[in-house]
Amino acid sequence: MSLLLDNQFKELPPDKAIDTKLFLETVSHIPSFFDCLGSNVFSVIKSDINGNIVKIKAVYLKDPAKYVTLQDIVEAEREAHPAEWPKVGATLALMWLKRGLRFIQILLQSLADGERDEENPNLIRVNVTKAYEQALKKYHGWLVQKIFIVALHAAPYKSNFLKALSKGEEVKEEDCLANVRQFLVTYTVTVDAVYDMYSNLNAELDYTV
Ligand code: CIS
Repeated sequence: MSLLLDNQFKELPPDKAIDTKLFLETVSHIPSFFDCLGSNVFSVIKSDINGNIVKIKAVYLKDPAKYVTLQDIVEAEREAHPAEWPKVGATLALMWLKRGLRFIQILLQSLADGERDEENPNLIRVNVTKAYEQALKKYHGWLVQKIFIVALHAAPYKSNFLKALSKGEEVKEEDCLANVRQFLVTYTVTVDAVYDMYSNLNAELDYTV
């Protein structure tokens, strides 16, 4: 049983348009995963990601026929709020959500590639740190970087993390990582497509929080 394989992204069409409903259904499984990580430190991250998802969903539900793809939402907000955009509404929520999704992608890819601290092979700190440095650090000021350090020290052991991804079942590390690799195929394509959309629409911001 694999949590990841139960919640895979679908293949994208040739134009890489992302179906809003399917995207929201898939990412909605992320917040509850933080409850399996065994520390309250993760509640701040859970609530941030959940807030992003709720915000995008609220816009989508106003007019599902109009907002079939994520790009439909971002373009509609550009037209409706030219002065504030892209720091507004679902455009801002998706900008941050995609960074969290990129973090997860790099973390899982690093584990799947077998990157590890040879002295402490059951820790995932090298993998978490790599993901943080590549996906999030440049958007964080010193205070949030300190929250990261606290979260890093609360990170679960690799064996517990992989067990949580296997819905609490004891699964051999290699079998679990095979599922991670399979999950990453459509996941990576989807996250890349969100990043490409932000780049093509000139919707990316690089302010720090
Ligand atoms: C396993 C160890 C993990 C350690 C993780 C360490 C991560 C880094 C910790 C940083 C703390 C972040 C605290 C929050 C910071 C926010 O201030 C910041 C900015 O927020 C944005 C809001 O989102 O601010 C905007 C205003 O400027 C807006 O207010 C915006 O909200 S809006 O627009 O909606 O109103 N936010 C961030 O920096 C984003 C932080 C994201 C962190 C992601 C970390 C992910 C860790 C994941 C670990 C587990 C991996 C699990 C893998 C798979 C899960 C399986 C799930 C099931 C299947 C899913 C299918 C997809």
